[in-house]
Amino acid sequence: MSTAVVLMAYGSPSRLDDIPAYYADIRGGRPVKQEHLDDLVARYRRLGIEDSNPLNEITEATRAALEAELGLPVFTGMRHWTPRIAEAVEQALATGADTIVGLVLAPHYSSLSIEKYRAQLVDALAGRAELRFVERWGAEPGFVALLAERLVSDRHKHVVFTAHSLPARILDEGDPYRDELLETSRLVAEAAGAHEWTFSFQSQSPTGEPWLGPDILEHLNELAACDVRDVVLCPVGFVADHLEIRWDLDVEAAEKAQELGLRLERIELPNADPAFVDVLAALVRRAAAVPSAT
Ligand code: FEC
Repeated sequence: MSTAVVLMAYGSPSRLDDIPAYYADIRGGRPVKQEHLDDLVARYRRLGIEDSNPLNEITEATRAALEAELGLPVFTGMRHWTPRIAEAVEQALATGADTIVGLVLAPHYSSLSIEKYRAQLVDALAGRAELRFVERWGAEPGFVALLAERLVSDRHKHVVFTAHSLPARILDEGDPYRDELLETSRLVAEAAGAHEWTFSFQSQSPTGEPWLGPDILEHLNELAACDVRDVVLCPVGFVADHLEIRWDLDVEAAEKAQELGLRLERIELPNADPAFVDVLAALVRRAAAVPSAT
């Protein structure tokens, strides 16, 4: 058996000029309003992303470290940008691999998230190798321990766990996304000995339908109204410093907190930390060893 890994991420534009095409890809053919596009460009510009994007460097560092740790070829495939998942599959097959492990850099399953990555991977693979796909890993002990370690010194503050929101209709469809997020939050809170914690969604997109709440800005209002003064944010649904962290939390939520007189901190994201790479390596090894592992 010869194995290669396709490591998948959401994808981020490489430069400002890429944003119209990137946003169009996210919208999947549905129209993009000019005001939303302008707003997105302004957010990336405010973060200093003009000709290069640090997120893509973090993903590459993670890929390289995982490859070194596993001693197996690892290729990055992006859901909404380049290199595409299909390109990563071709590179993986070109190594002669007859088994592909698919791993997404997002811990929680949703039909609107992990399932979309899987669909691109399965289409590109077209049955040319056996696929071992990791469906979820939000309760992985190493991941929980890593987040807990970053939280432990702030355990006396009010902890708000966060993750990307999704359209609220997923709950009617029985999607496990919210339950899985709450489970990770509970495990991390327990492991860190957090005294009080809540969960909030973030980063909802202007698609014209209701999204899961509460949104972080609204939630900070609620906490301030309950006389909470010290808040630490612990994102559980993201693993790297991308727009949703650096803008939605570090700029928008920070401004809101200041307005409300709250002290707001956040934990460092795992990024390419060797301890996080070890977690990813354990997931790949398990999937590669057991055909039905998910
Ligand atoms: O460049 C960067 O740093 C941005 C990275 C980025 C990540 C990310 C993660 C998730 N998203 C999820 C769901 C949705 C749904 C829509 C949606 C829209 C956007 C837009 C941008 C964007 N997302 Fe994202 N997301 C990132 C970026 N996301 C940009 C469009 C503009 C905007 O909303 O401001 C709505 C699609 C539609 O229009 O129909 C749904 C989920 C995750 C976490 C899991 C994962 O990483 O895959 C879920 C990173």
